[in-house]
Amino acid sequence: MQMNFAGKILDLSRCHVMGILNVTPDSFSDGGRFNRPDVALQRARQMVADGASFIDVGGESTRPGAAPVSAQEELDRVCPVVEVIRRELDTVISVDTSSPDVMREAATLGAGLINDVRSLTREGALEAAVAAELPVALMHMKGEPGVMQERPEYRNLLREVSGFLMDRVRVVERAGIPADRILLDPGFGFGKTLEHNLELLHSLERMKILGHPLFVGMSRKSMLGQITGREVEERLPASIAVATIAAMKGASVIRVHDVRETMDAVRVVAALEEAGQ
Ligand code: 8Y7
Repeated sequence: MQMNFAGKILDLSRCHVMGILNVTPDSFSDGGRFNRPDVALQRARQMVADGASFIDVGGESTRPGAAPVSAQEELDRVCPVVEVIRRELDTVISVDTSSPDVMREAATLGAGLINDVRSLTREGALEAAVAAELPVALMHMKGEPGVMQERPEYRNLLREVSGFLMDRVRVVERAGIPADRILLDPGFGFGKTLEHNLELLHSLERMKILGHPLFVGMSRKSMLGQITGREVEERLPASIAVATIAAMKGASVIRVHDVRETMDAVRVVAALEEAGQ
């Protein structure tokens, strides 16, 4: 199960770690500390050295209640960082964006993956992603970031999430993105209660039958605060626990803040699987 990310080929039958690089002034757990391109590069360099296969560059906060960002503002934040990482590091650059302008520009600058929490539903996003000829990560979200955590309800959670994702796969394939360039993400925390998130993590392995590599992000999220009672800066152990579970259930990409620690967990899971072959 190989995927070509702008020339870098990764074996997604193994589990990879993606390091989060927020270039927003208001990100909830990094506080926008990586805003300047040189500071962002330093952070990215460390995550690559720590074992990240991907660096996910994001210029729009999806935190509930976060101020919307103009396309120009997002371009101004993201592009210089994509450019400098491309020049300096050997890694796959993922762009966390819903904006067609950012997709187009980042692809030109050498990005290797489009990570869109809105699954290419924004006006023009689908066309931009097709033109970019890059793999895409499609994520399930119920509602929009501002309101998504207001009493989300599902009749059959796994069916609804899987159904939504397969509908998006159909649309995206028909528009011209080949099946072998699509990753799927259940969208932990995006319109889900703690119980929903746990049910999805529990059934993650069953989502493999959708036929696409699975992408997950749970690092430091509020579901872990709810379980442990800990503030965001104290959620590393819980984040490693859920990353380990996701790796054991067959996730191909795990998006995290703490690459070094997560890599150790992923290596333990890989060693265990190898021993059982
Ligand atoms: C996810 C994500 C975020 C996720 C994918 C946070 C950008 C919120 N979460 N992308 N982005 N999946 N694909 O707390 O779960 O990191 S932002």
